[in-house]
Order: sequence, then C-alpha cells, then structure tokens
Amino acid sequence: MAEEATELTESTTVAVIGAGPAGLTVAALLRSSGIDCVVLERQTREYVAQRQRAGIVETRAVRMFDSWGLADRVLGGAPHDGILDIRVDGESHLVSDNDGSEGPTAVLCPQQVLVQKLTATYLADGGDLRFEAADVSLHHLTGDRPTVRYRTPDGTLRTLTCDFVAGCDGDHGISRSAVPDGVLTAHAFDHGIGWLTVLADAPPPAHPLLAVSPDGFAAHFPRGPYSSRYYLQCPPEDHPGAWPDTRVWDALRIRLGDPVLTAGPITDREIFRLRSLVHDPMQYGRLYLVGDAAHIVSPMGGKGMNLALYDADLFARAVRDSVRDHDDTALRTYSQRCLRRVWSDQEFSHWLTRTLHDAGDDTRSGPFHRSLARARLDRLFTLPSAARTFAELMTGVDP
Ligand code: RFL
Repeated sequence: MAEEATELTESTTVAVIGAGPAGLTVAALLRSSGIDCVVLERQTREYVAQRQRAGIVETRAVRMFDSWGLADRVLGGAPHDGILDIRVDGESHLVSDNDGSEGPTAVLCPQQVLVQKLTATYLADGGDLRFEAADVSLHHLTGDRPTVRYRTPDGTLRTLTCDFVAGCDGDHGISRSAVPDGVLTAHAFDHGIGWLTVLADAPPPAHPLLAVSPDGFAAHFPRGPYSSRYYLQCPPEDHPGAWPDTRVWDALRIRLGDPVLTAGPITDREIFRLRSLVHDPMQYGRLYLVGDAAHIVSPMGGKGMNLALYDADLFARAVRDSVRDHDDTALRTYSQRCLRRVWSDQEFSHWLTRTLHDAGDDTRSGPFHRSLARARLDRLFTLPSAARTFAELMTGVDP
C-alpha cells in the first residue's frame, strides 16, 4: 500500500472553493484589489472551460466588471441589441430591454467564454488557481482562522489556513454541507415543469426568442456565430432518449411558429426540472456562500449566473473593506444584501416562468390561468410602464 504523503500547510487571506463564474469572479476582483487568495477547483481546467450554460451577461454585471476596470478583459462575444422576441402563437412581439439608464449594456457572452477569460485574466495577474483539488473539506469556520484541507492530484494532503472562505462550489459542492444542520433555512420550489435543452450547430435567431404555443413553451437563444441553444417544455420525468433529432426539430418548428427553421447537428441534449432554491442566511462564521452554492433560480429570465456575479462583487468589496480599512460592516450585511437581490430575481423568474407556460399549454394551469397569463402578456406588449418595468428587471438595474 502506498505511504500517505506528507501534509503541507500554507496560508492565504481568502480560500475560494470552486472555479465557476462565482469563484473566478471573486478571485479576479480580489486579485485586482491586491488581496491574496487561493482557488481550489475539483475539475480539470479543460472541463471547467467547456461547460456551456448561460449565454448573456446582463447589463448590471457588465457595469460591475466595468467598475472594476475588467470588462474589456473578461467579457467576449457580440453586443446584445437589447431586443427580446416574445412569440405568441407564431406572432412576434419585440420587447426592448432599454431601461433608460446610461452606461454599457448586456453582451452575448456564453458562460464558458466568461469562464475562460476570467481564468486567463486571473492567472495572467499572478493568481493562484489549483485544478483537480480532491476531497476538499472545511474546518473551524467559526474561529478566527478557518482551515481548508484537500488533496493534490499526486495525493499530497494540503492544509490552507485563511481569514475567509468563499463557498463558490455550486449546488452540489461541499461548502454548504459544511454548515451544521439547522443553521440555514432552505426555501425550495419545484414548478413541476421539465425543459429539454439542446445545443446545436445551427444559426442563431435574430433576437433571443421565447415562444408561447398550445403545444408548450419553446425558446431559441444565440450561443455563437453558428451555435444555438433551444429549450422545449416537456414532462419533467421525460428521458432525453425520447427526443430523437426529428422530434426535436419538428416540435421546435411548430412551437416557434417557424416551419423553415434550419436544423443542425445536435451536440448536447439533457432534461432538467425548473426549480428554485434559496438558502438563508448565505453565511456561517467565516464561510460566505456565493452563487449557486447559496441559490438556484429557474433559467427563465437568465438570472442564475448573473446573480452569482452579483454576490461575487458584494463579497469582494466586503473583504476589501475588511482587509484594507478594518471595516466589517459590509461583511456583516453580505447575506442580507445578497438575499434582497436574490428574491427580486426569483420573483421575476417565477413571474416569467408562470406567464410563458400558463399562456400556452393549459393542461396543468387550466383555462382561467391561461387567460390571466395572456392578459399579463397583453399588458407587457401595450402598456409603456409595464414594458419599462420589464426592461429594468431584465437588465438588473432596478434598485
Ligand atoms: P457553478 O458554475 O456550478 O461552479 C461551481 C464550481 O465549483 C466546482 N466544485 C468544486 N470545487 C472544489 N471542490 C468541490 N468539492 C467542488 N464541487 C464543485 C465545480 O466543478 C464548478 O467548477 O456555480 P457558480 O460559479 O455559482 O455559477 C452559477 C452558474 O453556473 C449558474 O447559475 C448558471 O449556469 C445558471 N444558468 C443560467 N444563468 C444565467 O444567468 N443565464 C442563463 O441563460 C442560464 N442558463 C443555467 C442556464 C443553468 C443551466 N443548468 C445548470 C440547468 C442553462 C442551464 C441548462
């Protein structure tokens, strides 16, 4: 049997667990503030760089990176023209996300592009990012110096002592489970709706497209010059194998009201449930939960990754205040300030999810809720104040 390798101990200011959008943003912002941190990521660099999910960095997040002087380095992709196509029974309604505010606006930057650029920026600035960190565990979180233990790819055990731990390891990570039972309250909601999501090498739509149809909801989003992500409402217990290519393209053509929609090779296909989850508080001792580690928001409205970026910004600023100015006010209010935004985005996502599903296939919601949902859409398309509120919630610049 191989001998257990020697344990090495190091010290840093912030141990960041996870190198997704949340962890990398925390790390890049701390680095640009001159605060040292170590990022521990379970997967390889290649794996993390290829994970495709979100497609739009919203206006609020673009301005956040801009305020740190990092927008040009970490954002890629085409500018978003701010138009959303909400298609009802095949009829397009173009909704603008022009909220009247000044400053840079949203970009079509796929999540993997953001992750690749954040990684490159952090490393180019001398950041410490350790991939394939196994068996990460957190200790002494309520003491003055928490410790993080992990194993390197060659089996060496390492211990990091730190002032703060940023738990950025998503919904299935170890950070949240290091909090004793009973400390966090989990608020969970399951819409009872499934989405088949498909990535394909096929032309993107002119504008991000959400479609209401009696056959169920569908959507079509750009993911690159010749790449698209599609969504099709389906029973949550469906299996991707029940959706061969012909069924996918036939259903998309019907629901999007586009009989000549160009098909292309499908590169990924999965089914997930629309669900929401919020943990309150987002802090335990010196552990701060950031992004999906603290909350999941159903994808309608494109808020999940953008919320992760919001948390990361608040956390990095709070640490900066603490380290530079010995002012812990922002750390103490971190959870409360994040949760205000989290619930606002949850509400927007919930509203949009219900509206666009109930207005179409009313098998579950019934004709009354279908008519209510259509009335809400009608208001959005005709009432300027409703359109303005929608735009503010889309861009995230609402107060
Ligand atoms: P992530 O991206 O899950 O990253 C967590 C990282 O932690 C690592 N990790 C560990 N590292 C060390 N030790 C451990 N024990 C670890 N356990 C895990 C993981 O390997 C990973 O690298 O969380 P983060 O950073 O909080 O970012 C959140 C976003 O990824 C998520 O909110 C979005 O993808 C949600 N989402 C969307 N958000 C949007 O804003 N707009 C969208 O259009 C959008 N579309 C989507 C989405 C999520 C989807 N999925 C997951 C259902 C579309 C889909 C299909």
